[in-house]
Amino acid sequence: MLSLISSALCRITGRNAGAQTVSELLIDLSEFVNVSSGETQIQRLPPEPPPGSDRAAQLDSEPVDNTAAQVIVSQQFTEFTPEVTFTIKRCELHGLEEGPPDTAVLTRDQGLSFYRTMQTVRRMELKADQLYKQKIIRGFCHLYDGQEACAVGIEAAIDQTDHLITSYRVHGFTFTRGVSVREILTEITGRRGGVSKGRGGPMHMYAPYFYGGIGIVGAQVSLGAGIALACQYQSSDQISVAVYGDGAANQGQLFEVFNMAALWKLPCVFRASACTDFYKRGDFIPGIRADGMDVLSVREATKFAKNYCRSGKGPILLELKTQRSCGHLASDVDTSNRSQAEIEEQYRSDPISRMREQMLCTNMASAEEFQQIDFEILEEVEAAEFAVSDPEPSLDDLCNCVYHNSPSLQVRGVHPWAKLETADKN
Ligand SMILES: Cc1ncc(C[n+]2csc(CCOP(=O)(O)OP(=O)(O)O)c2C)c(N)n1
Repeated sequence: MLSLISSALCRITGRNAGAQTVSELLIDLSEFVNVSSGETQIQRLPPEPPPGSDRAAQLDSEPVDNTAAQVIVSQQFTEFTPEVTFTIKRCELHGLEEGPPDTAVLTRDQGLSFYRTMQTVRRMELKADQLYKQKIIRGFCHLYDGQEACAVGIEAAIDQTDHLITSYRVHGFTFTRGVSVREILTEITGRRGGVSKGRGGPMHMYAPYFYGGIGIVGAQVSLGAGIALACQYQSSDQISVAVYGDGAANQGQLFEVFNMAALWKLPCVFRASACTDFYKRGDFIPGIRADGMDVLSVREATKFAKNYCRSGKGPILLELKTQRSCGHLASDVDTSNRSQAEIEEQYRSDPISRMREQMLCTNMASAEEFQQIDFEILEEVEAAEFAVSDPEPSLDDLCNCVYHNSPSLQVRGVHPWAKLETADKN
């Protein structure tokens, strides 16, 4: 029944929301029906435990309070398994004798944190999709849902002071780099409270050590190599991670950049996504292919790549095999360029459900905890309604801050309201 409703929702909205539990389905439905207030009351049912787990029997015997506004975490911390070693898919290697391990240690805190971050990105993207369809977000809207394991796994392996640059599909990494859901959604709607004060939109969201989403396909790879050159020039221990898709992988500039990065042994991880043998494309640059739908696999592969770069061996290519649950643009109907079988495969390999199942099956967390996290995230995302009510930047302010730390700079001749001189000359 759950998959029937979820599949109907997918058909109606053109999106694979990916609900695998009752609580997730309610959250998906909440994108279209107000479940938090007003006349419509949807009962918060307990989530379904994994079949055969000890919690399944326990939940069956527990009385269910459907009227509770808050889910109470009934299990004590000491009852949970604090740490588990999981087997992960062995990576394919190119030009390397040894690669990342095929096991990964996950602590309870890490697992809950990975789940929360991935689920927040998912809910933020579904909200952005809704705002786009309501014509509140205008122009392009490139969503990231389905690929959350890549952003979260990479961040878990590198330091927040390592550099990262990606393409226009940037919402997920902007969040993992420390920008709030509210600031992201408010920037995408072009309002003053956005991370760039509404002046830039989705392709101009920045944070420390984060160079935003580059609109020119493939250019982020050249810029990423430039950042790696700066790291090497300044003798810093930082690395640069340049993220790109399979479309960008065919851009000529990538091959020029690979060549220079290899000659100069730049500390750069080139990260490609999706199908075929992209990890071999560097030719003389070693490569790894890992499961981009498993946060642990991504973390271990990125750790390996980071250590490789830090040891002075030069660049490395990291292919993460992944797929989104949405089309190229929010306006694309998801089912138009993928077969039903591909959509179902995407649904089965969903990284968020996977993390939750792994933790539930090993008693690392309770179903109630995940439900509580889900509702906290829903509230956080709903609070971003601010993105709709916040005013747009004024025309006077729109051209300012073209450069970092630059106060008022008039861009000469670009806008009718711009003066033909900079503020410095005033
Ligand atoms: C140089 C350049 N050519 C074409 C485009 C138009 N364009 C925008 S997105 C896109 C597809 C890029 O695909 P990929 O690099 O795989 O990224 P992802 O699918 O992950 O978004 C293209 C061709 C562009 N922005 N820049």
